[in-house]
Amino acid sequence: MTDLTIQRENQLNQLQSMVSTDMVEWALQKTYDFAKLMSYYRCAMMEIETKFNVLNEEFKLRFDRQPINSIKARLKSPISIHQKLADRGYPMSVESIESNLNDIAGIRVICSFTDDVYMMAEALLKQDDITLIEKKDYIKSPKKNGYRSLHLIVAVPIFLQSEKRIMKAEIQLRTIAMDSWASLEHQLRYKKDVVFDEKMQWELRYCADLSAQLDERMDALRVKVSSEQRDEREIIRENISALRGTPMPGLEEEGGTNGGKDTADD
Ligand code: 0O2
Repeated sequence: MTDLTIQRENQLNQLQSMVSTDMVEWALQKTYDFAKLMSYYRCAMMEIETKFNVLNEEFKLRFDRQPINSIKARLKSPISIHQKLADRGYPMSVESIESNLNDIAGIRVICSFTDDVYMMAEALLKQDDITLIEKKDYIKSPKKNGYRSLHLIVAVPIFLQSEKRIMKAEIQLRTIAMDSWASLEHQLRYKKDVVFDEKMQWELRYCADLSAQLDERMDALRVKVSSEQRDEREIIRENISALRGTPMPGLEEEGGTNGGKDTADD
């Protein structure tokens, strides 16, 4: 045995003589309860992430466009959980985490356009197993520093081997421009003990306003592009109708271009 191993064994023996078996069991039980709760939140995140992926896939198929650019999911760290409970004066327990904190499971959905943010939120909230607990629209009413995002606190069921549990999760939906501003601002300032003077605050707000303008211009472009696409589709539809009315050479005897069969317009 090395000196280090002997030293560790001595420390362990000392610790065991100081702590009762009951206390060790209690600590092990609490650790297990915490790990179990965290795994439930992980399941809730997977459920919600899958729901958004399904919506994105459906949209891709129907409209040849993906409204969701990317999805990020994160579980709040034990240190942040401890800090938040302490800051708000809540007890430190597994029960307290579940009843007092809504953002242990966090899903961030980055959309291409502002309309997509609202469309995705609506599509999720329409699902009959999702319950809206709270909604904060920082896009319509940005925070003083310029932060913009749509926040939803929802309850979602998770199905375990022998029980169904309802878990809470926080969903943040935002555009690429909103996300890039928030990530940079978070790095620069959020929760850090840096004092931002007025000029710096003004600068941050100015950048947020620029990013809002960028979104507005891109949204306007999208509307234009999709109306032009609609026009194009109309032209194609008209051409098809015209072709159907004019028998194609060589097919006259078979009863026109479609061989006499009924077909849908599209
Ligand atoms: P973290 O480390 O990102 O998880 P609540 O959580 O609802 O009880 P709060 O703070 O009023 O309390 O909720 P709000 O305003 O909905 O904000 C929740 C989350 O939004 C924050 O989580 C941030 O992730 C994000 N957020 C809010 N304001 C800002 C901001 O000004 N800048 C940036 N970059 N992000 C923001 P946490 O737990 O505070 O932090």
